[in-house]
Amino acid sequence: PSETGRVLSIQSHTVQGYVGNKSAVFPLQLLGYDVDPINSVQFSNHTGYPTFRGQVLNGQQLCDLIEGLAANDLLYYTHLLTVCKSTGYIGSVSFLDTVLQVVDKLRMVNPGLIYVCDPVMGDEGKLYVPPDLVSVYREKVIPVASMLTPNQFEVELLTGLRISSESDGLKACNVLHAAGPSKVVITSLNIEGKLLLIGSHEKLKGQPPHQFKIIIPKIAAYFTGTGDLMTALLLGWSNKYPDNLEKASELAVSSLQALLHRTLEDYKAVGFDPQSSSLEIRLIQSQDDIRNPEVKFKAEEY
Ligand code: ATP
Ligand code: PLP
Ligand code: PXL
Repeated sequence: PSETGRVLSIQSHTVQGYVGNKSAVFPLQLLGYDVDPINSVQFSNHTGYPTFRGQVLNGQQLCDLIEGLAANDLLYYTHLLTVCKSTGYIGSVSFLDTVLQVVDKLRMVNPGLIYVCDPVMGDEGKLYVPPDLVSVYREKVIPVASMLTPNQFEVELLTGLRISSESDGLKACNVLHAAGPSKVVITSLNIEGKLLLIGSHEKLKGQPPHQFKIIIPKIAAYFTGTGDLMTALLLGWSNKYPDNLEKASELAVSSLQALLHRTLEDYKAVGFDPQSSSLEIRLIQSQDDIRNPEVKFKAEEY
């Protein structure tokens, strides 16, 4: 494995529980990265609870933080990670526009900056951001991203293609490569009742990508924060194995699945019905699975 780096991570913060930066910073630190979090929101808890309170960072405030770093020559990063859940807020388009300015500024300092983007827009056919955001992702963000980690619905929004088979998923990855990112991981696809991840690495621009899948047994429970954790793990491992997205994905999936099983067992142990509500992931308790995952989920090449 090659050495690690410095990550600027722009995501949500919740006081309680593990989503956004709360589920990404600790794992990246465990994998040896220096991580500088910018909190795009600070909420009491995630938005799946009956209520939440807190503050939202706007584009101007993001700009201000970046200017502070720039004024002290502190804008050297190897990676930018953004998972911007500006869930339905007015101003999320201007926030994303500011993120694009941040990409430019970081690339001026380090032209080799890797930008890992989870284009959060919705799930299971439901859009939970303003519709204008879709075209900003499509036209401005995708072209500058190095690695993209959408889910099935997000791939459909970005490419305009319906994904109802594995080959549709592979074709969509090709479309995304042509638009920018050399690495694409569709983190969850429901195909004929089966859950799978599809990875695609275009090693040479314009050449056919290396493509693979990992079949994931579906756990009968609903978790929050897993998408954010998955993207962090994919960044972490794909930087250690830059030419082997397959191995990086096996490691990320294996860590995550071990954590989900631990979460489920812990809830069951206290007599909680895991299907009654969304479960908070047991992140801290799973640190050994993050540092040293046992690879139980193998990729299959196409
Ligand atoms: P995004 O962050 O773009 O919304 P996503 O919708 O794929 O991504 P999740 O649905 O949270 O995010 O899934 C992230 C990862 O966690 C996927 O690899 C998925 O397979 C795994 N995962 C989530 N829930 C379960 C579950 N109930 N059983 C098995 N794996 C799960
Ligand atoms: N539903 C809503 C309204 C959300 O805001 C989110 C995350 O912000 C989710 C679901 C779940 O996100 P994920 O796909 O990362 O689990
Ligand atoms: O990972 C999901 C997420 C991120 N950020 C905030 C959330 C949620 C899920 O509900 O509420 C603020």
